[in-house]
Amino acid sequence: MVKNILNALFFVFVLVSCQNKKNVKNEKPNIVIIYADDLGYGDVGAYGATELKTPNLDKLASGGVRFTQGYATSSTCTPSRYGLLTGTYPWRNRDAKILPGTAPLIISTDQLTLPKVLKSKGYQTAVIGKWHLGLGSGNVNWNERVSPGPNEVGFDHAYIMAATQDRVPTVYIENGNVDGLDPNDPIEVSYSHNFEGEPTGQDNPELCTMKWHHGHNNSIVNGIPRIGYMKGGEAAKWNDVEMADHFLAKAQSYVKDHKENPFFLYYAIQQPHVPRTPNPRFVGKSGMGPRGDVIVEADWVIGEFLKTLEEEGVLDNTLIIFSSDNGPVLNDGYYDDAVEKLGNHKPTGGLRGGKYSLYEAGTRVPFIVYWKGKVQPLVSDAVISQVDILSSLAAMVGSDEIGPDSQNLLQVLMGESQMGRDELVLEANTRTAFRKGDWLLIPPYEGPEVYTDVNIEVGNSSEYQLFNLKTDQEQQKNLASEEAELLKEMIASFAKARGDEKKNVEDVELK
Ligand code: NG6
Ligand code: CA
Repeated sequence: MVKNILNALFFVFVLVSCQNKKNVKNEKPNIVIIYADDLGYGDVGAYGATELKTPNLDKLASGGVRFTQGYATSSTCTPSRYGLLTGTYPWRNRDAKILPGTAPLIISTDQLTLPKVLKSKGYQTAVIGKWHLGLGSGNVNWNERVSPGPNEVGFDHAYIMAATQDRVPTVYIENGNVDGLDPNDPIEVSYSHNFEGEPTGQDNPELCTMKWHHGHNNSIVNGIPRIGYMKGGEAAKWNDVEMADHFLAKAQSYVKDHKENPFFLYYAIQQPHVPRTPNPRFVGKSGMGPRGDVIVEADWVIGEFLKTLEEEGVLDNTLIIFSSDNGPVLNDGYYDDAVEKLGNHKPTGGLRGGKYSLYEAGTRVPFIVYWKGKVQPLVSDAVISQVDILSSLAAMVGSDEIGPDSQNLLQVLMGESQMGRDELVLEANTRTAFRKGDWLLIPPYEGPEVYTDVNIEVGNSSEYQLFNLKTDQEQQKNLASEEAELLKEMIASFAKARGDEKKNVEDVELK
């Protein structure tokens, strides 16, 4: 009798604990953000690329929500990453612009961040890949632990490159320490002067296996001339052609080691930013030269990573968001055939502009949400920005934190609603533009209409520009004079959206 009661109690206990576990599973899925660098709206099969094959991304897109109007907060890297991780528009922070490898951390350690929100709800948090948000507080000694950095703004674990693949220091940093550093060969880094006896791209072209086109003529590492000067740290220097495999292996072991409890992994892959250095396995695979080859490589990496999630039994309990930090650029400073071998491929997907631009191709990027068995396949035309990810994911994990500019669009993110943003401020090199409904306003800006080095129209004009994105996605028809009333309303709404009541308003200069 007693035994029967005990058995029954045990049965109930098992049942309840299984249910609890299941509940926990559904409420707290693992979260992975895979973030590409300079991948254009049209660089993915699911977004219309036909010449370039991206089967793994296409699988995510066809099995999840594919946003046709998903935006990065800026058309360059640092500000976009700032917006993604802080839920704050980058133009509120005057330091949120393309940073040198020696720049101090631009996220304040007491600022709200996405990893902090998730950590407060029990998540383990990690960043693997490109950082580019600054490290330390000025005058970093790379031979000691570098701090503050990702660990001080919410990431339990960080395995990063400091800035970009084309900037020194060309070493990996694990939780603040340069990976593989030989203390007898200390690292020195400067963005103002070279070190005695060190060759440069400018003076020693014979040592370069990749030729620079503009910029990129300082220290030479692995035959590639970079931005900035560096001496020492020989054993710690990364191998460019193995970078994709290296970050992948780190991401895979992170999943294996942390799968027992909910984790958040911000996996910031380096492709297809310059210098484009496909692993030899991918050379020639796209027929488009290195830019196409590293996109094929990136797609493969994502496929391998998904396999790991599946093999480790966590794929159906992992929410995956894929996007890019800004739009595409072909020649971004090296001769690498990106222009010459492009053929019929359209990295912008027909949008105007590109990286550095206030036109759509600068900030409208591939944006995919995938959660096997949970998120239903959908092509969503809702307007959503990466700045909204913080508040939306906070809501998902039961936190009521709201980022300063971040809207809770959880239902939109999950494909349950298409009521996206009505208004959005876009940014390019500290200039801003304003979207409201289907309309896009670019105020007059001085400066060149085209950045000639990269051959991209950046949006500067002496006139107001007003486009209807519904009828004129290519932004060919400026309706500013035709729609004079609307123009006035848009200018007023834009001024309001830039916000008098928001903090750091003294940093904001509205043109
Ligand atoms: C520019 C670099 C470009 C790229 C960019 C940052 C030159 C001439 N150009 O200054 O090559 O590194 O900065 O790109 O140096 S981002 O995607 O990280 O914003
Ligand atoms: Ca970028």
